[in-house]
Amino acid sequence: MQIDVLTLFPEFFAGPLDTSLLGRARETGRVRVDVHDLRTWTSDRHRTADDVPYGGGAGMVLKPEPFFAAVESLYGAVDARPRTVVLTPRGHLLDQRRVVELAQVPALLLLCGRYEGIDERVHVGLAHDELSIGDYVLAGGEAAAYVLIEAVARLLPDVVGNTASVHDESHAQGLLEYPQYTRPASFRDMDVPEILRSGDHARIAAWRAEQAHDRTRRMRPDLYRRWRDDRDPDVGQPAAD
Ligand code: JAH
Repeated sequence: MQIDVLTLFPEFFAGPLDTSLLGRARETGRVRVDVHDLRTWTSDRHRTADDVPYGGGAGMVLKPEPFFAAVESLYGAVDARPRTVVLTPRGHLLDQRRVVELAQVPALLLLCGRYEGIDERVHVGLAHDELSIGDYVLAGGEAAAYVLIEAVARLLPDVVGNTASVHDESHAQGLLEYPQYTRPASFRDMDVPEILRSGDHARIAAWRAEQAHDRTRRMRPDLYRRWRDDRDPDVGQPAAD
């Protein structure tokens, strides 16, 4: 997969992209990530990328021209751009279903805003998706873009970590994961549940399913309802009238 990132802070990505899972995925050629400095596509001598908002208000807004010039220079034409995602607190919430979908495209372009955001013409003219990683405000889209890159890269074929566990984990099945233990069997008065040491794989599977259900219902009632409705669409609240 090819991933291009447009940002005013390319240095943000240097550490995380060279580390661990993504470092190896890039070295082995499973994913290529190219981070581009938006200022490359400014044209005045101060390399200005932002301006005051029309209508007034605090802060600055990123200008549209550098985004469009970058897309045209990287891909030849706006219509030739790959699947383009703006990271923004006003976007759809990113979830594993969306990550799985994005992991199937050959190329992604991620647009990172700063300050008060990006000129609306960029959203309208370039974005296929607007995504948020959670209901909080960051200083810019870079941290959210990194989160998306990591979540997508670990699903790609032959990326280390994309083993059976990927299909088995929290959110993959719509429920939170059951509790995990490793040795020692007893630690500071906390014991590994006897059932996990019993060797009875059917009872272990049943215990894990029960733990996953109970935990999801307690911690994430929103996820629990969705999981239940997805398996049993007929059982539910009667229609309002
Ligand atoms: C903040 C541009 N959902 C996470 C998220 C994503 C982007 C931003 N904030 C939060 C953001 C300022 C400027 C983007």
